[in-house]
Amino acid sequence: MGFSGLMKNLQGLPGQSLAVAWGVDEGVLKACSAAVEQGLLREVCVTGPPAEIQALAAKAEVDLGPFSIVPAANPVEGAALAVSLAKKGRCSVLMKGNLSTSIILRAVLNKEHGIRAQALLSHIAVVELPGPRLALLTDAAMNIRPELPDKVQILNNAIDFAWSIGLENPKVAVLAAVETVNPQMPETLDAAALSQMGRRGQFVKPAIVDGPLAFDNAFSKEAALQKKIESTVAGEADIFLVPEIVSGNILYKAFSYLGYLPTSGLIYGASCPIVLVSRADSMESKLNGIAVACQALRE
Ligand code: COD
Repeated sequence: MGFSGLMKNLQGLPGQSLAVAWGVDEGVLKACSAAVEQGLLREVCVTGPPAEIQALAAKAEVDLGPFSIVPAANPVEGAALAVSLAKKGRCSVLMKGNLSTSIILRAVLNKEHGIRAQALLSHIAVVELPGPRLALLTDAAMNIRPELPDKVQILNNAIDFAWSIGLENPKVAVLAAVETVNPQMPETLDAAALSQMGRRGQFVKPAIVDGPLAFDNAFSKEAALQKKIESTVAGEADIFLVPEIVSGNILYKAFSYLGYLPTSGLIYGASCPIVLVSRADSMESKLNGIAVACQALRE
């Protein structure tokens, strides 16, 4: 099932309420409006400068009827206000608008006013692979250089999220540059440890974890067979765990810009899902993110 199948599954269910942090962005307004039309959302609250948001909505021919605007003077204030709506339970989904990722993440992590729920929050990118089928890539946008204990939590978040969107018993490929353990490549040691933890059932929910795997073997069964790698994950990975943010971010953007694959993303581990896509991403990508967040809330 791809994004459109997921959207179909959500038809007829009660719509969610969404708050956008600094929604001064045509694509975000259009995506929210489309989500309202499709019944995914019942209300949208946008923080930012009202006149600018109204002008953008008029230009994009977005009906602001189901929208409310909470005035904010700058992105930092816009992020804080949107997070406070989530904290008060006034919205069930949060979304990044036209502001930098670190601004919204700092508001979410704020010790006093933030909305952390799990010990570690992480980014999960959702990619529609040929099939179509949805696969997850983590962490391409939040945790910069995770150590092994952080990777365990990043993987727990992704496994938990996978189950919540219907990817049961997910197959996890722990990516590295090679498929053999090399003491000079620390990410291969982490991958071996995570694989063994998977075999011992040490993750939050059942999952089949294998690594290290280079991307070709993780993505293509033929490539794995060619290299004589026996792996039940090869060619069938539901989750790609990357060693750090740089390789993850490059892979995420390559899926989208080189592979032309539909993508989206969110932050997991806060008190509500946070749709977090790049400002340059398409309106469809933003709408896909809303749909994925709604699906995660459904379970
Ligand atoms: N989960 C839970 N708590 C966290 C996390 C996390 N992932 N990261 C930090 N914290 C906690 C720390 O334990 C500490 O208590 C507090 O938050 C502050 O931690 P710092 O000093 O590391 O926080 P910041 O504000 O300097 O950085 C946090 C960010 C998430 C903003 C930072 O890690 C970051 O910039 N990440 C990359 C975001 C980005 O630019 N992505 C762009 C790709 S699209």
